Amino acid sequence: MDIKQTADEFLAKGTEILDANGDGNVEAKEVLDAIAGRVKETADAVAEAAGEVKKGFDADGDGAVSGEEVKAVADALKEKATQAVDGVVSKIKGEQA
Ligand SMILES: [Ca+2]
Ligand SMILES: [Ca+2]
Repeated sequence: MDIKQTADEFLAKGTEILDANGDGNVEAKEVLDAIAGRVKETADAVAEAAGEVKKGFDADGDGAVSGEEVKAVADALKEKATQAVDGVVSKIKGEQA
C-alpha cells in the first residue's frame, strides 16, 4: 500500500468530514465545531446514562434519589449477590454429594 496515497486519502476524508461549509478548506472554527459536537455527543450520552441510573434508583418517581432509595437498590443488589453466591455454593455442594 502506498503510504502517501493513504495519507492523502485520509486527509481528503478528514477535509470532507470537517469542511462544514464545503469550500474545500478546513477552518479552525470548523475543527472546533466538530470537536464541540463530539464533546456534546459524549456529554449527552453520559447525561442519558446518569438519567437511566437515577430512574432506576428513584423508586417513588419524585425526581430525587433519597438515601432510602439508594439503600433499597443496595439491598436489592446485596440480595442478588447473595442469591448468586448461594446458587454457586449449592451447585458445588450438589456436585460433591
Ligand atoms: Ca470550510
Ligand atoms: Ca425518590
